[in-house]
Formats: sequence, C-alpha cells, structure tokens
Amino acid sequence: MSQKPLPKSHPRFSSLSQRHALEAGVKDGITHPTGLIAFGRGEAFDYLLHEKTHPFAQKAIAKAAQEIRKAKNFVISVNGNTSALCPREIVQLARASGGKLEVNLFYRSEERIKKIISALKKSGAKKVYGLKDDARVSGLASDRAKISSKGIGSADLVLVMLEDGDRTEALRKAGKKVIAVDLNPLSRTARKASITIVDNVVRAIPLLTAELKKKGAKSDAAYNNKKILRQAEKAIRKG
Ligand code: PTJ
Repeated sequence: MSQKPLPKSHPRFSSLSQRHALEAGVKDGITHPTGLIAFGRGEAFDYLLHEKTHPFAQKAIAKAAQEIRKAKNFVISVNGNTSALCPREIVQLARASGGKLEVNLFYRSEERIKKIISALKKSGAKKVYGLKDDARVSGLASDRAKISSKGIGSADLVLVMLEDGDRTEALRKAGKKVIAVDLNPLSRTARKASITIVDNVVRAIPLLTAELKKKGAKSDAAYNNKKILRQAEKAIRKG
C-alpha cells in the first residue's frame, strides 16, 4: 500500500517507522508474516518502557561489549525481523566487533535466507553464513537447530534478537554464552541468556556498536543478569 511519508514531528514517529520497515520486510519476503505479531508484543513492552534505553539496558550493553572483546568466535544471529528493522546497524556491529553474521530462521526457507543475505549485503556485509547448514544445535526440534559449523556451530558467544526461548536454552546447554536483546524481561530467552539487553533492537544495536568503539571501557565484575531483569520488570510495572 503506498502512503505519504510520516511527519517526523509525529510523537510516535520511531514506532510507526519500525512498523513500516516490517511491512516492507513482509512485502519483500524477508520478514515472516507472524513477525508482525512478534513485533507487536515487543512494541507493547517498549510503550511501557517509554520507548527509551534505561540504565539496566546500558549496564547490560557495557557487559555485552566486554564479553564480545574477550570472545574468540562471536556470531550475530539474524532473523526476518531484525534484517528488516536494522540491517545497516547490524552490519556496523559486525564490523566494529569483528563478529560473523549468520541467518538463522524459525520459519526457515532457502528463498527467505537468500533474500536476507542479499539485504545484509546491500547494507555492506561481506560474508553471511546460514544458507548451508552443516551442523545442528542439539535438543532443538525447530528449524532453528540448523546452523553453520563455521558460524554458530563454533561460536563461543552468540547474539540473539527477537527469539523464541528454546534456542537460547539449547545454546547455553551447548556451552555457549548468549547475549539476548528482548523487550520482554519475562521471556524464556531473557531468563536463559547470559546477558539480557531489555531494549528495542533499533536502539540497542547502535549503542552496543558505540560501546565497542569506546576506549578504556572499565570492567564490571559485579554484573548480575537476574538483577538486571528485576530492574526491567520493575520499570515496566511502574509504567
Ligand atoms: O524470522 P523468523 O522465521 O526466524 O521468525 C522470527 C519470529 C519473530 C517470528 C519468531 O522468532 C517469534 O515468533 O518470536 P517470538 O516468540 O514472538 O518472540 C519475540 C520476542 O522479541 C518477544 O519477547 C518480544 O517481546 C521481543 N521483541 C519484539 N520486537 C522487539 C523485541 N525485542 C526487542 N526489540 C524489538 N523491536
């Protein structure tokens, strides 16, 4: 459906722009139609968080940057929603972190993977894993189990965004650290991840890239993910 450009002065400009990015993603065959519903769930939490990055998310971002610096094989897992919402920002994060990109889908099809890889390449990505799956995440029934041995298969640290919870659990069981970006602090992904950034991906990913570029970032040995999730839940309840 063609429409007039959104006025930047609209109080919900950012949120509406994200909706339209996903609408285009569905039209282009990148985003699965149910991704719109998943986004709506996130949007409700974002509304309660006043669509801003809170200190608990900043803390998680700082810890995530620290873990990325230490990682031997950091992989960013990309799905249909994130590739429509913030492809350029994801590629910039891969560049700043030296991490690999891998497409991993719940509703897996070769056609969608190819389209997502091409969208990431248009945004500047060089190599993107995921089309050829030669390994599996054990204990996972869904197609998300299909991975590349050179990507997620050999990763020690994986970034997941907008996930269904069982993969995070299975990745942890496989001995990998997981950074999750999820607006819902009650989700299984949020609870099972090593570090949970409770924030919208469109804000969290550029902030993580900026954090990685900072020199002399200090280490925070006292990081406690359960505490971060409690703080996020409290902020949502307060509204
Ligand atoms: O592209 P595919 O085939 O891999 O399919 C992906 C979807 C998104 C359809 C699939 O992973 C899914 O159904 O996800 P869920 O189980 O609905 O979980 C999505 C989680 O992401 C929920 O906890 C939402 O609150 C959260 N979320 C939604 N939008 C955002 C978000 N978190 C951060 N930023 C967002 N913009």
